[in-house]
Amino acid sequence: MANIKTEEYPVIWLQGATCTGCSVSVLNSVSPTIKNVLVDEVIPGKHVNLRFQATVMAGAGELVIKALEETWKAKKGGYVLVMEGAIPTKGDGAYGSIGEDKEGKPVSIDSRVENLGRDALAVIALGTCASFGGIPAAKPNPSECVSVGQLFKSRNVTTPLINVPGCPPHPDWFVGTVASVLLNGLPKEGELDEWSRPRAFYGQLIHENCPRRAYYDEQKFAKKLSDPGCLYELGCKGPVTHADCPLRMWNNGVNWCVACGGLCIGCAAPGFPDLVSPMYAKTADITLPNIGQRVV
Ligand code: FSX
Ligand code: SF4
Ligand code: SF4
Repeated sequence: MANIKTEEYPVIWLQGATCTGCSVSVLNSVSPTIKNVLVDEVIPGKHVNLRFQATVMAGAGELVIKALEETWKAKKGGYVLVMEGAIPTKGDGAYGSIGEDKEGKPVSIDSRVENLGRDALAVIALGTCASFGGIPAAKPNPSECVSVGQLFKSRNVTTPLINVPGCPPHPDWFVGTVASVLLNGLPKEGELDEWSRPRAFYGQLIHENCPRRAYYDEQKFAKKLSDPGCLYELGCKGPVTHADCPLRMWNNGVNWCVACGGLCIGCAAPGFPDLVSPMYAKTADITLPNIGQRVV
């Protein structure tokens, strides 16, 4: 049998202002497992070569920074940059740095993301913090955190960017996005929405597919979280949040926020957490395009 050459896709995964929940979520991927993704060929003939990921790599110090910089130089235009967490821009690295330069000066997260982002084939912003700023950028945002998109805009970086929000994001949203890039290349016209999210995962509102939707339409609202009924009056942000949680569910299809009585806090929405706060209080009545207006 002819030997089929495996194509290597180098990936550099940086972390900024983050709780590392995105890494933990992706590490919990069940089908495929994270071992399949990283060690096997998730797509036949194509192999993800994770060159740098601070949470899981065994090495540390100069050794791993060398691997990072070698990949950057040797694979210019050919590696994928995954960014987890928001990017602090205040104080030239005072709020976060990754490694040091030759003079021993810490290299700020924002300059790493700018430079590695500029030379990447594509950038995946993993999680709400990287996609939209998220919790680290919430008011009063003392470290002046920004999203990858905001940083790129302010520094004229035009590398293709895919946002995979969620705090944390579902592992399928990330693995599915990576698999799609390996299979089909960069997203084609129309595959991303106006927030650069893959429509395959973020094309519908939580509210469109919620199993409690009939209660909403009948205006039967829960008075406390353990009640049956729609959770809108208690603060559910499903009507303004795009994600496929009700269909995909979490923990390998076991449950999800509304089904376990916990309401959607809008963790994948742009503007989370400021715009969806207070989380456990009813938002102003919302007009829902293509769904209908709630008549009180
Ligand atoms: Fe943010 Fe992800 Fe929320 Fe945490 O990194 S999206 S705080 S789950 O870890 O960046
Ligand atoms: Fe479901 Fe929330 Fe919409 Fe009610 S408001 S139907 S609980 S998504
Ligand atoms: Fe986030 Fe809402 Fe999905 Fe829960 S249901 S994971 S809060 S987007």
